[in-house]
Amino acid sequence: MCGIVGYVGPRDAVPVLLEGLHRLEYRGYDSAGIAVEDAGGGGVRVAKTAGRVADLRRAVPDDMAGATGIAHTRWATHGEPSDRNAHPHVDAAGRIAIVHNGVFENSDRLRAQLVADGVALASDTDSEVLAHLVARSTGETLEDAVREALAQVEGTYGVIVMDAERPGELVAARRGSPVVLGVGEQEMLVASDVAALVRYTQQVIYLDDDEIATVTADGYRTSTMGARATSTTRSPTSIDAASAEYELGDHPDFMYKEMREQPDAVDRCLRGRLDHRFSSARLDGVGLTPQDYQRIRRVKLLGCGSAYYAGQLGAQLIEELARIPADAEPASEFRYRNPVVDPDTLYVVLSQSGETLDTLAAVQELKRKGGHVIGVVNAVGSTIARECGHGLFLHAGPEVSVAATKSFTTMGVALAMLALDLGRVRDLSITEGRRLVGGLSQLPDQIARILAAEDEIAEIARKYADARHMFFVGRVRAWPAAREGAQKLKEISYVHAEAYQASELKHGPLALINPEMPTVVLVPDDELLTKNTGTIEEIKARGGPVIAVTDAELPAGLATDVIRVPKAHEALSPITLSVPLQLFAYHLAHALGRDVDRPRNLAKSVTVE
Ligand code: HGA
Repeated sequence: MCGIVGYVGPRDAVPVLLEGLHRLEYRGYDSAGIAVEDAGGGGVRVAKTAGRVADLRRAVPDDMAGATGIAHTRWATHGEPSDRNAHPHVDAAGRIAIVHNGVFENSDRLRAQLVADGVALASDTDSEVLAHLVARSTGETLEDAVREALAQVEGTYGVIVMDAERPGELVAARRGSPVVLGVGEQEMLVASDVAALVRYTQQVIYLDDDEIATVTADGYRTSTMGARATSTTRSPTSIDAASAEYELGDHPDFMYKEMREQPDAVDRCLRGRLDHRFSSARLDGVGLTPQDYQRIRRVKLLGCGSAYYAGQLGAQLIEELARIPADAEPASEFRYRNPVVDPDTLYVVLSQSGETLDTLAAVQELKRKGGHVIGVVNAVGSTIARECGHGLFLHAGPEVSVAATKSFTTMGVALAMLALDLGRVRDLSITEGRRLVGGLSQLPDQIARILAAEDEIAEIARKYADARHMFFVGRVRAWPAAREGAQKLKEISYVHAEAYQASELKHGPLALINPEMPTVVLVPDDELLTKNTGTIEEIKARGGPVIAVTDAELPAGLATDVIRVPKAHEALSPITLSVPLQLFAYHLAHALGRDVDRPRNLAKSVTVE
């Protein structure tokens, strides 16, 4: 959350920064702002506004230009979304400008001290204090001043700082929130995400936690934070991301684009990883020997939001295929419950961005207690990927839409391969292994066929656009997909949706069924088929409309509406069943006129607690 970007070099920084913000807008869209060292020698010039990057473009004066600048797109944590709370923040003299991603937890105390010293604060944010602290610092260089100022704050940050009296120089630092340097030809960029850099360079350096960098057009120097600064030697690595991957192209929004990319994303996730000879999976990145696999007594999966539901799906697959006890839990609370970390448990953390702060904290807690942890991550080079050292990359390509789509399906696929691999070194037979390899290989085509049925799904979705509440129900292996379906609908349409295990309905929620309460029932063609048709009958008997999502043949007239998907391997059906739920939520949200890429109050890559 919150996008920060900085530029120093021969170009005019303004268009570079605006373009960078546009690429980072998925990280927050409460407000946007830019500060540049005025080309005309007028010190720091700032333009900022509540709202979107498009609003900022209109707010930037035509004559605003400069070779060095910083910019920000905000997801508010402290202070309402407003012009005055928009970043960049400047000190009282208008000399120092800062942008901040993260939370300064002791900001109340620091603000009170500054006010007591006669400093007039211009915003309600926690971030502003940094501009004043840097300005008041006695450090000789800007880097020293930033170091001194950051030594006084508690909390998390990715920051970029600029000083009108030291033109052509930026200082960036990180603790908990990502910062990446982009190394160009006689120009440097700094950002919270490579999305903002790829147009200008493919050479990047991911700052480590507690690392600080001074950046000029000629290059950079990095060192550790803390009292005793030690220089760090950091060489750029090449990223394999084309600028076009971040473009919308002909698609109406990123969610649509990313849903459509799923057959290719799943194909890439599978590529080179299916072992047809031994009917298993080849997951070199996991870094475990067959002996290590044999020692695993439990698997615990951790993620937040959709990644948590994907983890639940994975736990089910691992228990079913490998017969290893497995469960999933939200990463966000893990560290606070003083978890028992067991040496015979394999911990699997899931994060699309690889920057989810809560998940990162879970990884650190696990490592601190000696747990064996692997990451299932989409963003190569991300903090969680680096912190874990081992795991599986999803290879889904950049996911920009706040609502997860292809990251969820590819997480399901990656975890199915892990379950297969764990199963095949244990008791999963070659016949069952072969059947699963076959089922996985068919997924890209099956997902493409579901996407081809979009019009029918859209029509059903529009029919239910007046619903104020909805249930999503599934049994056992379909339960995580039901949860993800409800989550999708909530986050992009704002329709209240709740997911239940189908058998739980009669223990309470059935009381809410009436003609105004539609229920989406997931009906995989598995051993629980008749139980699920029974659930549909129970809902119908109470007048509730039922949308059945199924790969089975259901009796005609059983459900009010039926969304048919191709028959998948039964263990993989939660993956195929979840795809029409994305389309359902998407079209229902559009019918209600929602901005699906920028859902209210949310942002992607949750880098704050
Ligand atoms: N705390 C700052 C920055 C918020 C942030 O990083 N969000 O992801 C603010 O509220 O402006």
